[in-house]
Amino acid sequence: MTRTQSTPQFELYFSARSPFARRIRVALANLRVPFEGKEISVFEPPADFLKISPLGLVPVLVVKQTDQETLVIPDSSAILEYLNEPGNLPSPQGDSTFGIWPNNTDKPWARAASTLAAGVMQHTVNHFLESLKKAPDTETTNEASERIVATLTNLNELLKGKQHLFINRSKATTQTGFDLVIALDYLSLRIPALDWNTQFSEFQNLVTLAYSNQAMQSTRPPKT
Ligand SMILES: N[C@@H](CCC(=O)N[C@@H](CS)C(=O)NCC(=O)O)C(=O)O
Repeated sequence: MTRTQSTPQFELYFSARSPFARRIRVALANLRVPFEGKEISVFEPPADFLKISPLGLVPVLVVKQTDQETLVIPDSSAILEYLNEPGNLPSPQGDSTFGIWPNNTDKPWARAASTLAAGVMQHTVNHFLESLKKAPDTETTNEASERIVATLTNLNELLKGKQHLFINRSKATTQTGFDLVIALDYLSLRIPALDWNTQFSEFQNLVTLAYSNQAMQSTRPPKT
C-alpha cells in the first residue's frame, strides 16, 4: 500500500554526544513525534549513512513521505524549521503543546538566541577537535574559548532581559532554553576547564528546569 503524505515516517541519524543531534532528539520527544533513532559514530561514519548524507555530519532527519518519496534533511537548524510547521508532523500528536518557535513577534528573537547557542556548540566542537591533535594550536583553542565566553555573555543578557524566550509563561522550557542547556552540557563535557558555572551562575535555574524534562534526562551525553 502507498503511504500518503499525512503519515510520514521519521528516522534520525545521531551520535550520543552530538549537541546538534540532541537538539532534535529533545524536540521530537517534546513534540511527541515517534521516530526510529539510528546511532552512528561520527568518527567512523558507516558507508550507508554517507550514501544518505554525503556531508557526514549528524543530525540527519530522514522523512519517508510516501513509498516513492524520501526527504533527507541535514543540519539541526534546517530540521527545526521543518518541525516548526505543524503540517509536516504526523497527526494526532498525542498531548503535546510544545512548539519549536513562538508564534508571534518573539520568533526572530528565539531563533537568534538559539543560533547563538548553536554557535557555542560549534566553537566547542572546534576546540575539542583541535585539542585531539598531536600538537594542538593554542591560538585556535584560545580563540574558540574567547568566542564561547563572549557568546555566553550575550545569552546571559538575553536571559536576564527576555527570560520568556527560554522559559515560557507556563514555566516550561522552550526550544531556545533547551538549546542553551544542551550547549552548556556539551561545554562541560568537552572543555571542563572553562567552568561556565562560576562566571554565569544565572544559567543554573534554567539548567534545573530543563532537567525536569524527561527527554533532557534520557539524552544526557555519556562521559566516556
Ligand atoms: N551545523 C550542523 C553541525 C553538525 C555537526 O557538526 N555535527 C558534528 C557532531 S557534533 C558531526 O557530525 N561531526 C562529524 C565530523 O566532523 O566528522 C548542525 O547544526 O547540524
